[in-house]
Amino acid sequence: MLRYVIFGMMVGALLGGAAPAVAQERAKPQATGKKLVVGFSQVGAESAWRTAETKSIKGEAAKRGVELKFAIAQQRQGNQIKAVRSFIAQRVDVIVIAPIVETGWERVLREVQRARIPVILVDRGVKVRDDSLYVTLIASDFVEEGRMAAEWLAKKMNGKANIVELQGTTGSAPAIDRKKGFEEGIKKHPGMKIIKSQSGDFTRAKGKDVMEAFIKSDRDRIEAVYAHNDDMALGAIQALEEAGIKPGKDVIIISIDAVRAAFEAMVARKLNATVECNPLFGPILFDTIEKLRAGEKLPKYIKNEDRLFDQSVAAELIDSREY
Ligand code: GYE
Repeated sequence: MLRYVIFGMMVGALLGGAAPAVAQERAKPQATGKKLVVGFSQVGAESAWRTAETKSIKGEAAKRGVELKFAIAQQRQGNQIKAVRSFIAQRVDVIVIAPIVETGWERVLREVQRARIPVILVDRGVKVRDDSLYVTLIASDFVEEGRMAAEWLAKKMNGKANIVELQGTTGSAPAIDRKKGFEEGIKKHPGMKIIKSQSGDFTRAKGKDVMEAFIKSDRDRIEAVYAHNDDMALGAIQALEEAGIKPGKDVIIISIDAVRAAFEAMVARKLNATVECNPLFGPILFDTIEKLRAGEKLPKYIKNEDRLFDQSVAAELIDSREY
């Protein structure tokens, strides 16, 4: 994440800050009296986090009288690119994308820029050489989430554990950065080792499949699970139980998202901890669109703040969780 911000700052510094501002200015939607039309290309419905994000954005659009054109990509970038092109053809005012993977966006974003439609990225970032291709990214810092998970786990395991890692969707910003942050976090503890690591594509079913394979090959060595999201951790919990291993006790489990089902699993003492990643983008997204329409200059990155929850607070907080 930080590297894009730094890249943007470097480009900005070289050009005296002019380039992104001009591109943004040109792309500003007209603040006329007519109903605002926003196209939103969503990743899919792979996790509870994702459905909470969809609900938040749809709900906020309805509340503000915005017409939302919603396209769901079933975790395939090709579908997202098609959706974006159809938003251009429909001449929407703003295009919002939650990009499945980081790369492969230059061409279609260039088409959007040529059509003078501003792009706002939500939840996942992209890797582009020219950061004037989007106005801003609203997202969590996934590297920091991975680091938080590593630090909690190192403390819990007294600096020594054989860990299996369930990665998110290959090539996605959260999978890349959560891995990176976690590896950084365990580096200070030579006894903390990732013995197996594989993608479970952020779904419960694939998380379970991958965990079953890990149990088959390394049953007696596995001491901890680090899952890039709660759904995969919940799948892993099922796999462990079916193999007669006690999740949360025989094997310590930490994941990311902090969805309601994760709180339930913590209350049941099967999941040990989860790092929050807030999916409630609706209010901040439409506030940002309003600022853009008002001609305000926006930062390139708007950060969502996250916290960590473990079993010690789960029962007390579960009823106050919004997703
Ligand atoms: O953690 C996971 C989802 O992009 C931050 O995608 C998001 C991730 C989230 O499927 O559950």
